[in-house]
Amino acid sequence: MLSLTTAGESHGPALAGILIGLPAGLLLDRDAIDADLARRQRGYGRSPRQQIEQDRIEVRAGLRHGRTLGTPLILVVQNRDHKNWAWGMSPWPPEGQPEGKGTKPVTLPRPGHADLAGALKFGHEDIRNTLERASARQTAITVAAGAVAKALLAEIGVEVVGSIVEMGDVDEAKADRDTVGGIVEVRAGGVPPGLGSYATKEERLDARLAAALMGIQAVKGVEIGEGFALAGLRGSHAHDEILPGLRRETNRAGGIEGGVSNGEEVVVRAAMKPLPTLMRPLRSVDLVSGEAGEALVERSDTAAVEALSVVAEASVAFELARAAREKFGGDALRDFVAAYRAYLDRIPWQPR
Ligand code: EPS
Repeated sequence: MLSLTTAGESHGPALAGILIGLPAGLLLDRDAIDADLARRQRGYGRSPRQQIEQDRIEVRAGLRHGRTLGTPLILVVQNRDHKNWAWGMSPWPPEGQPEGKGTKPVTLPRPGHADLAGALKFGHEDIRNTLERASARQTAITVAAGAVAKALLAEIGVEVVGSIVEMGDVDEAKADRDTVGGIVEVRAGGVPPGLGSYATKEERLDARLAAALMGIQAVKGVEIGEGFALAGLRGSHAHDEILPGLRRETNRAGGIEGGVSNGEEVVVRAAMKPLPTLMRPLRSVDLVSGEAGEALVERSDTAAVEALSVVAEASVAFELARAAREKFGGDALRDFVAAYRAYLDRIPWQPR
C-alpha cells in the first residue's frame, strides 16, 4: 500500500514527508519534481512569501542513483523564511533576548481559519501554535509526493492534469485589500477500469478522491463529473450510455461508477473559499482578554487558486497511484507494469 505522512510548520526549519509503498526501480527526475514545486509557487495573487521561498526537493532516504529502493522515501523541502523566525519558531530557542518574527503571541483568531477551533482544541494560548501547521505551506510536500505518484502512473500510461475553471478578480480584490476564491478541475486520462471498489465505502475511488481534495486547505466543495448538476436532471439524461467497444459519448459520471473507475477520463472539481487572512480584518474576540477586536492581520495571498490547481493535481495523482498499487501490486516496478499488462489482456478495454 502507498501511504504518505507529512510534517512541518509554515515558518519552521523544514517540511517533510515519508512515502511508503513505492515499488523498487522507479526512476525519479529531480527536475520534474522541482518543476511542480515551482508551478505551485507561481500564480496570480500569491503573497511576497513566494519571493523568499524557492522550493527544491531533497531526498534523504529511499532513493539511490535516481531509482527507488522499495524502502521509505523521505522528502524534505526547506523553509528559507525560517531564518527570519529563527528564535520564534525554534524547537529549542537559544539563550538571550527573543528576536525576529513570531515572538509576540497571537490572540485574535481569524474567522475562517483554523485559529479559534485549533486553539480551543489543543489548549494553545498562542494561536501561532495552531496556524503554523494549519497553513497551506505544507502543500509543498503534497506536490512533491504527487510528482512521485505521477512518475509511477506514467509507467501505466496515466496522465493527470489540473487547471483553473473559475477565479475571482484578483486585481480588484487586492485594491480592496480583500481575497478571492475559485474552482479548479483535475482530469486524469488513461485510467484503467477497476481502480477502487464498491465493496466497502472506504475503498470507493470517488470517496477517496473527495477526501483527498477536501483535505487541502480552503477547499469547501468537491464534485465528481457533473456532480451537483446531476441532482436536477432526469435519469435518462444523467447517465453515460454504453456503446459497442464499451465506448461512451458522454462522461457525466466523471469516469467513476459505483466507486470504481470505468475507463473514461476521471474528472473532479474542487471549490476554494476566499482565503481568510484579510488586510481589512473581520471582527473577532481576543482569546486572552475576552474583548472584542479585529482578527490578526498577516502577510497573505490575495488568491491561491492557481496553486490549488497544482496541489489538487498532485492529490488526485497520489490517490490514483495508491489505487493502482492496490490493484496491480508489485515490489518491483516491472511486476507492477506486468500485472497492468496482464489485466489489459484479460479485459476488453484499451487506453485511448
Ligand atoms: C498561508 C499564509 C502565507 C502563504 C502560505 C500559506 O504565508 P506567510 O504568512 O508566510 O506569508 O504564503 O503559503 C505558503 C507559504 C506556501 O508556500 O504556499 C496560510 O496561512 O495558509
